Amino acid sequence: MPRDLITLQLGQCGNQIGMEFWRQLCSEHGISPQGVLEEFATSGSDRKDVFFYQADDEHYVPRAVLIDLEPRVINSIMNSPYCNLYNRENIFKSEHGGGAGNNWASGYCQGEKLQEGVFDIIEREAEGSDSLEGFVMCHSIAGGTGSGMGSYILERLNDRFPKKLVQTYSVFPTLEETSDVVVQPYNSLLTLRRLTQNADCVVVLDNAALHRIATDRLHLAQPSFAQINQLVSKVMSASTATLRYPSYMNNDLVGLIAPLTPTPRLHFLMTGYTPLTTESSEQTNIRRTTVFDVMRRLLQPKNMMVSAPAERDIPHCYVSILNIIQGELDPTEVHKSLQRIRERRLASFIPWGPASIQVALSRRSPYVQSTHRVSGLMLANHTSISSLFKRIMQQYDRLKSHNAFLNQFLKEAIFEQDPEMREFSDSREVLQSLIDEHRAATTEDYIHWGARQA
Ligand SMILES: Nc1nc2c(ncn2[C@@H]2O[C@H](COP(=O)(O)OP(=O)(O)OP(=O)(O)O)[C@@H](O)[C@H]2O)c(=O)[nH]1
Ligand SMILES: [Mg+2]
Repeated sequence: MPRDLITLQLGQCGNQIGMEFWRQLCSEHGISPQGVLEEFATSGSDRKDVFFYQADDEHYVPRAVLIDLEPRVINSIMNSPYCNLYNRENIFKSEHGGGAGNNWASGYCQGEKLQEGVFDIIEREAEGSDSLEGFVMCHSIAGGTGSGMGSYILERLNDRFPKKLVQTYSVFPTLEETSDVVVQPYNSLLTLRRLTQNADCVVVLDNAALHRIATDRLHLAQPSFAQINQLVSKVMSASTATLRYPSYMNNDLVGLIAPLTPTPRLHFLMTGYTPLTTESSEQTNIRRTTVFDVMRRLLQPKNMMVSAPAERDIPHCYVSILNIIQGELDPTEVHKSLQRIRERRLASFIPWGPASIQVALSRRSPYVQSTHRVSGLMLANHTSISSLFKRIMQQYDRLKSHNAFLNQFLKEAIFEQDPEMREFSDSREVLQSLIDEHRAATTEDYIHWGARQA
């Protein structure tokens, strides 16, 4: 059964969340920052080989490719205690080192120019894996490298590895904060097209919601990226727990993704995690947790790591839910909790499919102390994710109606052959149809909607 996954980290955001992810995996599997298995972890029955392989001297090496068009973030990883963890041959920094300047088109065109070097690494890594199941990409959709070069790589992954799964952890920008990057609506729209057409599953991480959770729930006055990324790495580690601590279900990526994405385009997932703590708040937040508490809290919008406000005219609902519950618990607690959730109608589902919450019970690492008896991650396919897409589209329309800040895009090769900027209008069309599909999914008629579109 194929199960190995190769992680591709792109740009500042991708490499920073990737770094946090590997730190978390190392501590959960008892692997030292140098990749050496700790004394206390030698008899573990966990599956390290999904994300790591062993070098000739037996030390563990992440199946990770670190890519950036500017060297700063990767250099800081290589100056950290984890510098010897990564395979240095898997680090790709562009020679000129200037980044993509928050310009999707620049990232995309540099991706094209540099593809040989990048795919040499990816293909070597793929050949070195016994049973590759797919790729996991970490990036932000708002800058230049993660969004533009990420888009290019997503397209080529589909050509070169047509049978492999592609999952992404995609960081969406805080759209309220206009000061961040003015052209981020352009970058986001153009990337969303690739996330729709070239990825099998996108885990949406919304910086606005992560910020809200860090301030409201964790009481951090000015959360740093490092603190936000701890939340992200929790989500990433919990969402891969069933792969790394296998039991009888959901123990490969397709087994995880397939039930969550009943139709190909409805593949954008929200996440929620509870109870939340950061390293600094670990002591102050202790309470007794039950499975029902965890499952009930996971259904509360305030715990979702995506800000998708209700829209009055659309009866948004769940397409599917998978709760990954970790901790010491009795499986009958799960049954009782599901029953109470059903009785209280805490979750409303699509009218055209089964209305059920799936639950996966997963072991957790014996090497990482947890102050909570039970914790849970929800992976949810909810139609209201489209309100996030709508906001991006509105901002895009506002910017594009003035043709604002387009010069730097038009300088790039991709637009030289495209003076009418079809790239923008085509991407907008893809996004509009994605929004329409999410709306259609709230109706009984969705089954026929697909046929009509075709
Ligand atoms: N959650 C989180 N978001 C980040 C982090 N670093 C950057 N971002 C967000 O990512 C977006 C900018 O993308 P970057 O990843 O910095 O850009 P890049 O891919 O390196 O592209 P260029 O620097 O333009 O070449 C902004 O919305 C930032 O708020 C991070 O460590 N964590
Ligand atoms: Mg950068």
